[in-house]
Amino acid sequence: MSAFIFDLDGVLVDTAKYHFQSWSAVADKYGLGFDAALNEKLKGVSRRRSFEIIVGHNGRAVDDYDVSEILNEKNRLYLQFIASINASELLPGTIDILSACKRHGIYIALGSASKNARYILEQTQILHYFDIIVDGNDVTKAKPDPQVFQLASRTLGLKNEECTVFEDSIAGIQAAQQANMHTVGIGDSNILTLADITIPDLSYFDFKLLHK
Ligand code: B16
Ligand code: MG
Repeated sequence: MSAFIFDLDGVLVDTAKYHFQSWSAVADKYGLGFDAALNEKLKGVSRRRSFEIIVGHNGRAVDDYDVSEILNEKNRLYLQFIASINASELLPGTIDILSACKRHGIYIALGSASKNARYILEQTQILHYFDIIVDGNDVTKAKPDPQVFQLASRTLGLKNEECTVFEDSIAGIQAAQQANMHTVGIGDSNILTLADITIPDLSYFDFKLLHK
């Protein structure tokens, strides 16, 4: 057996824009500068680490803030944004590759930093495809630590080398490689230089790519 382990945001669903809008509102409220370039640095990064990056970028100290309250505030806003998402927000190729996995007898796993992953899979109507879900609620160490992917392979009873990870963030590719898994970068090959192969989105995926 083998498994495909999918990251969520930026691979299956484009939720980055909602993270951006929520962080923008929070940053405004607390007088912190925040823009699209900084948002790029938050992709694949945990909620807490995202706040640390924003604060650090502004030359401020995390200790000056009630971090737990701010993280809750950000998440309340984010949940409002994603309350109305549906299958139309799935990224290109998502349904095709999940269906192909089922046909080929390949396990389907989620390996996401998000604590809202299960809810997003439900809202976009793809939860039923997944054999297992490992998300931000299950791990203590964030990507680039390999914990999220190792937990997925262990739960499936597979060797790490039997797993292929689909990731849009550099930290996620590093995490998968530390776990000795195959990697498919989703996005720009000039950015995801470490990935075994990189494709613009899942609609470009072909099983032949894995055997090159
Ligand atoms: P939450 P992924 C990540 O999802 C996002 O890319 C990242 O921007 C976000 O901070 C993180 O989830 C945590 O999300 O606040 O919902 O727990 O790319 O790992 O699927
Ligand atoms: Mg991602």
